[in-house]
Amino acid sequence: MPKVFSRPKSLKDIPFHYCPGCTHGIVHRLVAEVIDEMECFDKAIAVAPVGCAVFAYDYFDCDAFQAAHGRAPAVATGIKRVLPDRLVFTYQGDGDLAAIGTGEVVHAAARGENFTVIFINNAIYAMTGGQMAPTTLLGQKTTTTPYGRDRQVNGCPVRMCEMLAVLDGTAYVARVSVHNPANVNKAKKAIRRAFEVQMAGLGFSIVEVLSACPTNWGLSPLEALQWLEQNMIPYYPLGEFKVPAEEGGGQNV
Ligand SMILES: Cc1ncc(C[n+]2csc(CCOP(=O)(O)OP(=O)(O)O)c2C)c(N)n1
Ligand code: SF4
Repeated sequence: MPKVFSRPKSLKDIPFHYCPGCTHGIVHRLVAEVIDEMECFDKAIAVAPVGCAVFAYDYFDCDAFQAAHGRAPAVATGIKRVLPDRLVFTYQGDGDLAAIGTGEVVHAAARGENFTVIFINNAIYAMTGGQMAPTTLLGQKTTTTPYGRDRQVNGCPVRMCEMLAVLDGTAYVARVSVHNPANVNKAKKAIRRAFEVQMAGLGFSIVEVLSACPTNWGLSPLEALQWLEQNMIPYYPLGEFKVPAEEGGGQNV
């Protein structure tokens, strides 16, 4: 029988600590598959976040660095400047990237630092028990917004891709989702494109991945994927917001 699937070489053969139905595992696999396919196994350097993916360095079978909360883009900047031929990527949640690390990511993008950010948007601070994140939707209940996020009190959710795409330093900006197989495939294409943009030396690239947190959303894994599709995608539209100029502008993925 032909073999149709196997563990990517760039992913260690150990079980994830993630909750059942968590999409962090899917995204890890996609990143590892792309590293394998681009034959960057010996070149990849991951920068792990603070958050549920804090142990990412235990899963990716490549060199890795653990950054303080939000500081992954600053750490990646240093690594990539010293080792410009490496494939450097950060892997960050929305609390990490869009709250405590806002300054780091905005300025790394504005400087056009030549690394890739994999941005996991699950609309919540997951690891610490489900507090409101900058990406929490209006009306969404969290432990710190028990009656739902209120625009007057809590402000509006931040669309990071739209914000970063207008900066001159960004080369590739895309938002994808992993709520069904077709979108998982599109997510992989976007991650590959971001890595290719980096390896071509074109500048800062980011792929935002709409992700599910069944545990803190209080939903079953299946319900969480449906909630993501029905509630997150209308506010966070999928697509490529910026591609390198020579590729002729944005298009939907
Ligand atoms: C400076 C600092 N402040 C707060 C924390 C506590 N902390 C650890 S993980 C986390 C939330 C991470 O949420 P997110 O980045 O959205 O990742 P997720 O857990 O959702 O994957 C926080 C606030 C910390 N470790 N360091
Ligand atoms: S708490 Fe949420 S984001 Fe964290 S591992 Fe569990 S399901 Fe995933």
